[in-house]
Amino acid sequence: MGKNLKFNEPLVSHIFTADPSAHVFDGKLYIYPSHDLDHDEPSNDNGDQYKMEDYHVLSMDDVDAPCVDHGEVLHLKDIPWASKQLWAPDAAYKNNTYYLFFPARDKDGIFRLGVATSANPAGPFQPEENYIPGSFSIDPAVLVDEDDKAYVYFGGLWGGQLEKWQTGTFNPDAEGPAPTEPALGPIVAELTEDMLNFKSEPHEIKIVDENGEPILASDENRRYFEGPWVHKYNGLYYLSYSTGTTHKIVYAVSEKPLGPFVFKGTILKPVSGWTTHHSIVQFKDKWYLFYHDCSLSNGVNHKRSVKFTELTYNEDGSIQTIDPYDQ
Ligand code: FUB
Repeated sequence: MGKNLKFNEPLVSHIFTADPSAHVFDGKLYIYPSHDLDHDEPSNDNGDQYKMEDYHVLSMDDVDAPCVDHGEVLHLKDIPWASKQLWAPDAAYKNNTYYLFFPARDKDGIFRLGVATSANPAGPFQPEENYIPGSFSIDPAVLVDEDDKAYVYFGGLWGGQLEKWQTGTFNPDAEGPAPTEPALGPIVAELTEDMLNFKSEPHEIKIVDENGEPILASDENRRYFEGPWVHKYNGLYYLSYSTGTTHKIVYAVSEKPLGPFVFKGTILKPVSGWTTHHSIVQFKDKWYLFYHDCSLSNGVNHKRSVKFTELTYNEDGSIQTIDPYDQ
């Protein structure tokens, strides 16, 4: 691999990648993506086409340096509790250890969250024997706060099964709230000091409008669907996520890591392909949005490619909307 990167170009083109979680570790940019399989089976709303089996780690010494693929760092066959679908991961650093958080279906077909550890940000990662007790759904995103407390944000509708957990236990027949009801929010749980368990019961995050009213399930331009990411800017917590059916990355802001979060606006307009999934990271003195689209496969939803671009704040802390194809 070895080309100078440009915005809005796939970071790598030898494999399909998606759901990029970007972090700065040891002064370098590390990207933890999903690894989309190159197959031609049919798609459905349950996401069965996203049948990923392993993770690779990517890194860049700088934003204009070549992107390095560190190869396979964890495979499904080595995760004792998992049966299929290694979906969007995230990584975190604490206790002199790198933690890879990831969702997968357990042996009963229920999505759970797992953890794997490494002494190196580029892996390989050693999975825990079991999933995090009490975990469910998909798309874990971990924030290690300035006070060293760590939080995992997660949850996704439809294939991600979030609506099936509204009573606290898994109900395979449960549907989402009625259109006039508040939308389901992402889930948050504080992690234990060793990062391997929930310290507290997971609880749903409230996302409200500028008047403090909950965003409703029918409000598909603003309601939570999947892919949470939380970062801090000027002391405030920014929760960003995908709106799913309307294909946007939007954000909401809070003074506290557990919310409630007030809806603010759109970060990324729709990309090619059904899913959109991102992360936001500061590297040196600039901020970057990592995201994916389907341009490398000419629009095949489950053959995606990770890209990145610069993200800009206005003076009031709001984020400028990015058009992925007008840069
Ligand atoms: O990559 C599989 C799923 O697609 C992710 O978990 C979602 O966020 C969506 O990007």
